[in-house]
Amino acid sequence: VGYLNIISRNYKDNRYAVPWFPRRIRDLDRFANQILSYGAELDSDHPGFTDPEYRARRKYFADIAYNYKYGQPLPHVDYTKEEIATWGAVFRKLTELYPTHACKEHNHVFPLLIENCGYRENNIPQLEDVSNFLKDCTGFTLRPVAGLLSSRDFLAGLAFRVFHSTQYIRHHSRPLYTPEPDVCHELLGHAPLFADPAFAQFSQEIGLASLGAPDDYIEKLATCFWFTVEFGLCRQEGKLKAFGAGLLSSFGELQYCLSDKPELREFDPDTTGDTKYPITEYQPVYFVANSFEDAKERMIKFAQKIPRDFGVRYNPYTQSVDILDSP
Ligand code: HBI
Ligand code: FE
Repeated sequence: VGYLNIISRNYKDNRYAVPWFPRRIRDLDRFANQILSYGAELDSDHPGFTDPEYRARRKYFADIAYNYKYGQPLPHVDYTKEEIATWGAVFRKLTELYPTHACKEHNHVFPLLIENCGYRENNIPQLEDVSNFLKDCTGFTLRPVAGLLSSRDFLAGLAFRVFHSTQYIRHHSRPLYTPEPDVCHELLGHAPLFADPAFAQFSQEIGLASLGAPDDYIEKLATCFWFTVEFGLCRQEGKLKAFGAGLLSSFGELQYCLSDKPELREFDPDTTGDTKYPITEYQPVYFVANSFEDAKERMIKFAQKIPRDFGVRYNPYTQSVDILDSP
């Protein structure tokens, strides 16, 4: 195909070029050394900033993710008593709310994770067990990541049904707070819904749309991701429920999001994708999806508007992206 020779990393120098994107699942190994913030470097206002033991631990987690390569077994971690106690505090509080606050898909999958993946108050599940479970359900897998990736890289993983997951845990001094994703956020918030077929498809559509997309569209897609996968609400049997991982992993915001305080709007990628949002406080606005199927259909329609003179299709047999001649 003609475009292959113009896919380049320094696409800004060439107005005809397309930003580089992974074509095979193995290509995701390239992202490991492109993290924006290394998981071991903490800001001065991070709860663990002055705790040398915690910082050493974060370095350990960052290094194992940094060195991970596709196809290797996911690294097993022996969590300390203190880390397990932190997980336990989060687990206990959140599981109180799930029956009333979480969407039905999350409540359907959660008992299966308890049964199959070691989800319980006194155990932090291993990424490998969760990844194998998801693979059985929808083909989604987890990949350890050392820190934050760019939106472009992070979204590209979703095209391959790969979710980049942190493995460290928040600092024990503030069990119900974290300024960044941690294993509680990934495993309690994100993992359950990747076991749902429609949600998995929806997530993959965002990923496929992002491949080779211009920067302004990456921004819109990342914003759609934020207002769905991270902070999405849905209506089920006439009741508002949470499905976003940022909500399902926050005891405070999970209650707040279903109160009468925030403003609610209908999820639609055209408008949702252009909405500004704060990252350090509860969301003033949430978007409500009718269903994961409906959100997926809207995402597919939106993707057709992205200026890109080729199409992409995921080939699950080879775990690679086929490039199509026309959009
Ligand atoms: N990187 N490791 C990691 N985890 C995330 O959740 C994450 C990310 N990079 C960007 C991102 N999330 C989102 O804010 C969107 O930009 C996609
Ligand atoms: Fe997240």
